[in-house]
Amino acid sequence: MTYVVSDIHAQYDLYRRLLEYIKFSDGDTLISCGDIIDKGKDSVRLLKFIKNMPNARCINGNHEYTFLKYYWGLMRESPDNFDYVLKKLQEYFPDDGALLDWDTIDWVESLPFYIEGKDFLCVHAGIPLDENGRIIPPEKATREQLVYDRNFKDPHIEVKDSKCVFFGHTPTSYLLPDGASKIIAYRRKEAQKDSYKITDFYKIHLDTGTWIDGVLGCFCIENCNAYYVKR
Ligand SMILES: [Mn+2]
Repeated sequence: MTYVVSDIHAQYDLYRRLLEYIKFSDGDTLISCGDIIDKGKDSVRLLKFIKNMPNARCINGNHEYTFLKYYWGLMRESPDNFDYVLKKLQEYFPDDGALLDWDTIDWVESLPFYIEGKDFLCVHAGIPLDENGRIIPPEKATREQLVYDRNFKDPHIEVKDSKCVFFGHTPTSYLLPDGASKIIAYRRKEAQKDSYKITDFYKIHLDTGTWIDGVLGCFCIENCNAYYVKR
């Protein structure tokens, strides 16, 4: 199975519980749509764990991008002083920064800003649509559009493309009238009523506000089920 998750925000224990809950195994794949770090206490621990999972794939969110911009700034200021740069980067994570090493920094720097499959596209915040409501080719989008997009989450934004777009960035509880922390799957009008395949949906909003409400959810592409664990 292929699962998609977003905005784990350093909630290492919850993430491990989610893997257990879905019985995540070697044959499965888990895609993370960014914002693995910050807000919680286990940023580096979580980065290193995901980095070492052979069947995990990740993209950068705005929090990783901000970290990378800080790193690049330090390298410009002190290009020869690697010990100093590493020390400053370790201080960036007040709780578990001591665990940070160059392998992990290089790994974050190597992450893409989108992942595209046959029927889906994973981004952090959103992707611009053209005048016909079709997603622009992701390689033409800027990193800023992909990690900071403000409009894509709005319920009236409908993707007319055949691909389903996975995204996070804004807690869904801000949008839902009952303030619930749950994944929002937007169904195509033309989809058959009892059909559950990924092309029946045009976008899936994944950010369950884990760091606020302690709920972490993921969505399975093959059966279109959402799975949740709670702190
Ligand atoms: Mn974000």
